[in-house]
Amino acid sequence: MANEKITSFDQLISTVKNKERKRLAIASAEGEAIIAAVKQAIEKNLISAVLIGDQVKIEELCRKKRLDLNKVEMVNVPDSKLAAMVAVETVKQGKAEMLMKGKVGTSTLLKAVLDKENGLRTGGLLSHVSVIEVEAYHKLMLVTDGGMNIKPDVKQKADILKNAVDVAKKLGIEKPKVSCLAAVELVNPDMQETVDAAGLVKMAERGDIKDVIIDGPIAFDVAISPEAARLKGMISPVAGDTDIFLVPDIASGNIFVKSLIYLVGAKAGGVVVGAGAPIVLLSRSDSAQSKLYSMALGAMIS
Ligand code: COD
Repeated sequence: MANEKITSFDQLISTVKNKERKRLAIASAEGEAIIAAVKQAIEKNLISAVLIGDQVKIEELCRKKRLDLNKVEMVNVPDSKLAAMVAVETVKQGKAEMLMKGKVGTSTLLKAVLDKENGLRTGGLLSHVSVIEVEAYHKLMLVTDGGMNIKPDVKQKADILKNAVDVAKKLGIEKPKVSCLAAVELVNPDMQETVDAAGLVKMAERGDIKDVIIDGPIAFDVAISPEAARLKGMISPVAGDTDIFLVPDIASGNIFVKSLIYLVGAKAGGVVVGAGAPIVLLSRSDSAQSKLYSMALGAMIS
């Protein structure tokens, strides 16, 4: 049965509340903002949690933030590299359905996830998907990959896209509209993303990328606005109605998402997908709301 289509974070949260609660393993949970976010997510019935890290510090923070110690499980692993490995192992053993980065560095956690023997590899590419809600747009925007793959080639972009399609489906978008973003709508060999975009459209045409309505190269104005498409004389099946915005590289994706958050107050959540379980990678500057949305997103797709 197709999932109900999610069009806002409020709807996402109420949907997750009504699902079976998923367990989150947190690597180095000894951070004030982390404990505050976990408390909020537990109180909203979104998740349950295994807090892995320095137990003395975690307990102290739980008391400070009034998170009932009976409501969480704890594993004492003060060393952060080891905590990352234990958190990964917890997921691997099926004792948690998703993973979250606490005070451990992003690359330490990702390296533990990518470990050939003990990690959570599934054979596919891991990639980051941001989900954005802005007042000015009529649906959720999925932006990928502004968080993990630095300069993906066309083959990696195809995998990044397939991962995002999986996320879209979990959000009830059965055949997402995809814009392969560039600065222009014509293929220009000096702009690699335009060449890659044309390649991806061809791959979808041949069935190598399934269940998408795709166009590219396409500029952001056309992807987001039917009026811009009309003024440019562009006829595109995705114009003004894009679900997945495939960006050229990590820098453009990261700048794009952060612009929306800081300039127009976008609501945002993000996860790394493609591993054995979703990975919530919160940044220190993420708002409490964004942290909650990312956890809800992880729970929704796990
Ligand atoms: N998916 C699957 N396997 C991968 C991936 C991936 N995305 N990336 C690397 N691997 C595998 C490789 O095939 C190899 O077997 C092994 O992992 C190591 O590969 P390296 O040496 O290329 O990778 P690392 O360990 O140097 O770096 C991987 C990172 C994810 C740490 C790196 O790509 C990175 O730093 N990305 C940016 C993360 C970041 O800073 N984000 C900022 C916003 S939070």
